[in-house]
Amino acid sequence: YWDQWWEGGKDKNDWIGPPADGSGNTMGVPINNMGTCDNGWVSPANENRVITSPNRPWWERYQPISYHLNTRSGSDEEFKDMVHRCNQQGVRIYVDVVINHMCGAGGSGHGTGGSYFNTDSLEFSGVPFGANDFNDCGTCGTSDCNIHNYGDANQVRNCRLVALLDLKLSSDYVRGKIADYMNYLISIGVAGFRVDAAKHMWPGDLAAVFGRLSDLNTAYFPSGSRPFIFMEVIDLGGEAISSSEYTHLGRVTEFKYGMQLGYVFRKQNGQKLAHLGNFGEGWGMQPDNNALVFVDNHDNQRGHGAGGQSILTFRDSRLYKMANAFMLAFPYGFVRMMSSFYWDQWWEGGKDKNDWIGPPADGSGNTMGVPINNMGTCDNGWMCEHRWRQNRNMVTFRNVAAGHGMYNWWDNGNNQIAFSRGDRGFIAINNEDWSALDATLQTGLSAGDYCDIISGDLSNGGCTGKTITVGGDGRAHIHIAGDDEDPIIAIHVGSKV
Ligand code: LM2
Ligand code: CA
Repeated sequence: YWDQWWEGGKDKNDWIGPPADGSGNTMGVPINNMGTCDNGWVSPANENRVITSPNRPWWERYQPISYHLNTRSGSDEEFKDMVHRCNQQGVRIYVDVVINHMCGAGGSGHGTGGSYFNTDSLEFSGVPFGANDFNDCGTCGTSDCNIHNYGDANQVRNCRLVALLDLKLSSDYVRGKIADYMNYLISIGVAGFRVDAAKHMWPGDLAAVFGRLSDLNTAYFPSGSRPFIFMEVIDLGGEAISSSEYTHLGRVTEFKYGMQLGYVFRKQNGQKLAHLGNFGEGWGMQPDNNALVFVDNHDNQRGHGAGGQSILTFRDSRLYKMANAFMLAFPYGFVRMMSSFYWDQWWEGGKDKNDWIGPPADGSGNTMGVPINNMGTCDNGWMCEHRWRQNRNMVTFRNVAAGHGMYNWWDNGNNQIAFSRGDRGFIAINNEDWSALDATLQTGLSAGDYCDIISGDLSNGGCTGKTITVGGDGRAHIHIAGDDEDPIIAIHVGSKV
């Protein structure tokens, strides 16, 4: 930013350089806590199998070897240090806990932390787990111990998911080891958990494990605080197990959300933005208070998991920003935003053969750091969607609008919509191919000039993007061209110029 100084139709300050210290050296770019996400969901933190074929895929993190915190992302000390530093900045950490299974069947070796394992004798010396700690083929009921029929709840929960050795969560010893691991994470300051493959565990077993969890660490949280838990249950309907079996235990992922939003913004399946007025429960999704929603996740952004081809990702950046803006503005569910790394796709026969590629890594396979450039976004292959101005500013919108319902819905019957969040925020989206959105709309906001947080930022009292003027009657003239780079306008009480 620089202050302009207009004289005779020319800005006499057009020479001003970047923020500098007294010696003229360019200063660093501090990220304030309004500008970034509140919280981070991190990859599984525990020791995993080292997979070399393919070479160090991202999914090796879903093959636990022990509960020691030692992975390609770093050591126990480094993890603890990260959690501490994040907590100091008000950034909470939620750990992805993989507790349904250990690694895949076949072979033996040492994990990322050096612990020995043998998948034939079912020995995991770093825990330790042995043969008694796994579901046997008898309990499961299929000849190869693997899940084949999603119409059979017993199979889904007692057999092996893609050949991953299935833990016997009915065992008190197994529950104890898992609870110890989660309690260790709580003791170092994590705020909660994403529970991997929850559909593959009995709700009663999960209840027993969660019942053993400690309150959060009082160095960072008020005493008596409980861990925030969200469980991964893929329920698109038509299977034996439904998400509602888990909602008494915590939030549950809503996979219909990103799939349907993909259809709407891509205009497939006869969908259009005008249909979004009752998005969520009105579309057969879980109740607002139970749903954990997202446009994409680490699985379905690369064709794993659920949602298929409709899922929007950073590769469709214009539609992706629109879908995220809608999600963050619309009062349904607990929202999560993806933050990714880039990989080159290799399409063959309708499938990306590179869907296994792991994060940017050094020669030893260790995950590399995430450099922040002076735009505030990331380099070296890290996408950092959460730092894109449009996404980041919409997180602030959501926080500002929290607790206020949706009002003043407007649509053109097709792909232009607008609505307000009480008297706190207003958004308009134009997903028509050619036609402009040009209308005078009720914003619900008090009179004044507001900075559109999509095209710019409110900075030093000025707006670096479009300014929207709301009149005394709450109405504003909104113009969004059909070919706008980001055909969205969003304003809120915190963006008043
Ligand atoms: C999940 N949720 O329930 C994760 O979100 C998902 O990323 C995990 O699968 C899955 N559950 C198990 O934790 C990923 C990945 C799989 C991969 C597994 C285990 O989507 O492709 O399976 O992690 O690393 C891989 C191979 C598979 C093989 C299996 C066992 O792709 O072909 O099965 O390992 O060796 C024979
Ligand atoms: Ca299981």
